[in-house]
This record gives sequence, C-alpha cells and structure tokens, in this order.
Amino acid sequence: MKMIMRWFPHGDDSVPIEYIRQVPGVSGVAVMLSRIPVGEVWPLEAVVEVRDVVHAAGLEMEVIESVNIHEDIKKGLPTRDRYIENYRTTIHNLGQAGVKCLCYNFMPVLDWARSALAHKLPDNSTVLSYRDAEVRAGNPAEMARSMAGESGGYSLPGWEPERIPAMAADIEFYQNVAQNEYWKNMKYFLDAVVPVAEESGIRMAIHPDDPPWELFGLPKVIGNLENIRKLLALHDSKANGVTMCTGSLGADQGNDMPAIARELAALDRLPFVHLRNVKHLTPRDFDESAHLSQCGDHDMFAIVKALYDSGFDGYIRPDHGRMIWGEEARPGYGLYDRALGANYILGLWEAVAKMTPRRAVAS
Ligand code: DNO
Repeated sequence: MKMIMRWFPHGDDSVPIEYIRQVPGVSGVAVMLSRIPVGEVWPLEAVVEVRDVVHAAGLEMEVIESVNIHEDIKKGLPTRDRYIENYRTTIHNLGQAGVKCLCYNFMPVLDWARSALAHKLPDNSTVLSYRDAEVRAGNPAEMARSMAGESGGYSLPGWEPERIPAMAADIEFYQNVAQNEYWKNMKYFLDAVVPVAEESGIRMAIHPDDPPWELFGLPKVIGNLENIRKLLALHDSKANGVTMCTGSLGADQGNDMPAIARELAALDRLPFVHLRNVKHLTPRDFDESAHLSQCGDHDMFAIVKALYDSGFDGYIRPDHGRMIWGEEARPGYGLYDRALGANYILGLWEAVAKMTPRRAVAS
C-alpha cells in the first residue's frame, strides 16, 4: 500500500509540493494537467516536466487523477474515434513517464455535484456539503457558476470552464440516451484503451459517480456493486479496475463499503482508494466530515481492515478534508485536514497489520 495525496502543478495549488513531502508516510502525489483541454493528447514532455518537479521534491508520480473523457466519447458520436485515439496516445505517454495508475470517470456532463463548498460545521471548520433538494432545484450551469464563486480562484477538477456553456444542451442530449446505450459507449471506449493500458503498465481505475444516484435525468454508471461488477465484465483485464471512493459510493447508505473493498481487492481490480467520511442528515443529504470514524457514518477501521485482509496493494489517498486552522485552499484540498486524514489512515493500517499477520490471498 502506498499513501499519496492529490496535488495540482503549475501554481494551481495552495499547497507547495515540499509540504506534502513533510507529511509522514506519504510517498507520492496524484496529479492532473488541468491546462490541457479535455480530449487533447497529454504530450510526453509536459508529463515528464511535472514528474521531474515531483521527483525533485522527493516524491513519486505514479498516479494520474484524472485524464477526463471528451463528451463525444460518452455520447458515442462518430467524432469519438479521434478523441479515443488521443486518449490512447496519452496512456502510452503516461506509461513512458512511469505512471502506474490512471483514475478517470465516465459520468455524463457532471463530474461531482455539491450544493455548497464551504458549509460551516459546529467547530467552525468548513466542508463540502450536498443537499438533494437544493441541487435539484437549480441547474448544473448555475451550480458551476456558484461553485466557481466559492472556489477561491482555484480550478475545480472536472468543472472545466469551457464545458459550462454546453451543459444545458448536453443534458438535453442525454434525455434520449438509454442506459444500455450508454454502457455500450463505455465498452467501446474500454475495448480501445485497456489494451494500451496493459502494454503501458498502467491500471485504469474508474471513479464512482458522485453522488451515486440519478440527477437531471442523466445516465448513471458506477453507483453500486452490481454496476461495478458489470463494468469489470465489460473488458476482462486487471488493467480495467476501480477507484473505490468512500465519499461517493459511500454517500449511498445501501453500499456496504467493507464488503465492496473486500470483493474488489480480492479480485485484484482495485488499484486506487479514496478514503473520506460522510455524515448523513437524511439518506440523500450529507456533509463531508473529518476522516475519523466518530466524525461521520463510515467505520474507517472496518474499511481499512477489509482492504488489508484482502491483500490490497494499491494506492490510497485521503480524500477531501475540512478547511481548518484558517487555511485558504481549493475546496476539499487544503493541506492540514488531509494530512490528519492520511496519518489517521496510516495509523489504522499499522494497527491492523500488526494485529493480523497477512494471510495468503487465494487467487
Ligand atoms: C473530486 C474528485 C473527482 C475525481 C474524478 C476522477 O474531488 O474526487 O473530481 O478526481 O471524478 O475522474
């Protein structure tokens, strides 16, 4: 297991990479080149340049989060082949630069949705929060604009400003796309890119839908174990894997996170895990809380134990943290609370490892 943190290059992060190096137990960062427009190739030189900055700070860059997928691929338009070819080239280039895991998502139009990026908790920390009725009462372009106003000037991953004007038309387009058509588009994409990932030594890791329930009449893909199994079967390869995000999948209280962790890790289809806690107000309203089990609804010990016991050997990152101690940063991505989260998870891992000698996992 390697503990990493997310970091944005090119001055698009309040956290200097040298500070991440000082978080005990963190060996690397998950990086995104957010300046490259969605759909275009990530040139090898650009990837290597960032990798060298990361290496110079004494960290690894084995994970990319994320290379976003052009909407034409998700829509299944004839123009998709050009963008898929670009994606294949990007995967090849990432492999050349030593990347081992590529987190991506296949959500139509929206990457993640929240009703507030700085909701105040009783201790005066702020967190991202989700109120279902508020989100449904608005529209995504409005939500994008109000989130941009709350983002402190940092880019919001997955909410590229150039995509916002097209959002209303894109949502309209999907009203006529049946769920099974959408899955076919996903299979078409995976059949084209997974073989390149295999050759390049990269494991693809799809991120779950966030939130994992239907919004704005858009097709839903990765919201529960049943759909994850379906995804794995679309293209049977160890390079076709999952990012288990306990904040997204775990927002649906019907999802048993330790059970999902056990199944995916034992299948060796789990290269990446995002650990975050959520506190529900109702089944469809929640705040992102501190990582500690007692601060939210997840039993983090049970999740970490399930990973350990099933032979998990991938990357973990602490996901969104609260904004605390006066820090000003991209919402969810301040240093302080994520560093607390990382060390809490590392502490759980150490305790589980010392209490339970690892058993050989049947393959
Ligand atoms: C939000 C992140 C997502 C994630 C993408 C992966 O903070 O968890 O934006 O990176 O869905 O493609």
